[in-house]
Amino acid sequence: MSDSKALHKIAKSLVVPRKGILAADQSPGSMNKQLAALDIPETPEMRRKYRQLLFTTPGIEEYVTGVIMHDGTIRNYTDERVQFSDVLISKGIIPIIKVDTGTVPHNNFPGEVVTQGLDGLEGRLREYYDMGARAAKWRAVITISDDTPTLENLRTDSMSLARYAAMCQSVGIVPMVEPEVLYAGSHSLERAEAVTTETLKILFTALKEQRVDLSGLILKSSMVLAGSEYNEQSSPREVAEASLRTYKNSVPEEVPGIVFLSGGQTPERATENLNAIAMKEKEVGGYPWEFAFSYSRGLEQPVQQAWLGDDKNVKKAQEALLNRLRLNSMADSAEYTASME
Ligand code: 5MM
Repeated sequence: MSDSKALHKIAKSLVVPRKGILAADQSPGSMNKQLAALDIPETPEMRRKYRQLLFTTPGIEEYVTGVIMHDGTIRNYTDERVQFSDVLISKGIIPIIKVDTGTVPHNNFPGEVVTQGLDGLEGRLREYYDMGARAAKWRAVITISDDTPTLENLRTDSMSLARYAAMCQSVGIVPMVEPEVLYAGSHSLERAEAVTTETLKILFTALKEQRVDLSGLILKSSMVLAGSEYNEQSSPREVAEASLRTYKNSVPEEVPGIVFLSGGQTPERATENLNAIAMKEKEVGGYPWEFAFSYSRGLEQPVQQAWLGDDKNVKKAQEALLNRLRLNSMADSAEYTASME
């Protein structure tokens, strides 16, 4: 049994005001797709150079508490052969490892997927601990349609999330549990709220059943918003109100922090919605949880567009990252306005 105080401390240090988490954990396949979209060669070397650019950005530690990496990335090196996890640790940033191995179709449940990766996980976690990782992420994917999600799908994914979370804590690693309710779809805001509330309730029931210490984990959640193909997009205030109502109805107060994924929103919209959540928080005088951003596309899209795979654009790309981080840091304190873009 690991030291629960140490887990609580790590969890709290991931969600401090004005800072967030950089989700740089694209699998090689997803990273390649992002590179190909910009005509950047889809090679291991370009993926390495891209991660190097991100992690060596001067000053990211002012805005970032942790960086999520894929297995291949945490083992990778800078030009000077310094392991990426050591680069981050030297800046006071916590290396976070993505430990699920992706999704497969949920047999007998058309249109739904389940996340894999439990086999041999405890051994892998010990290895990542030795590499400096102090948190680990697992992502379940929930699809909203007329027929989904099914209760069975939510239960199956929650059971895996709970088992993974228990294993993480037993080796001194903070689990970052991510049930991603997809933005893709034509559902209303009300439906997104109902599905996200049910998802989180089932998840926390499973976590409690597996005796996971809720004070030693972080929830990574979708914001609650109408689907990308719904006829009316939700306003920032609507997103903030629906999201906060959802968490009040489903997330236990012991959980130290809730961090958001950007989920395919534009970087600007993800920042604007974070700001609206912080505004609402100020209005009501606070919630039990710290909130923070944990974006991938919401932070990295402008970086990739500035870099284009060219060494001479590295500085420009790092400035684009810092700019996005700064704006989200302001949003975390409700100090962001669109005119800052
Ligand atoms: C970087 O994307 C992560 C998963 O990647 P793969 O699908 O390649 O395994 C993902 O879990 C990410 O960390 C979160 O969804 C947040 O990303 P966005 O882009 O939604 O902010």
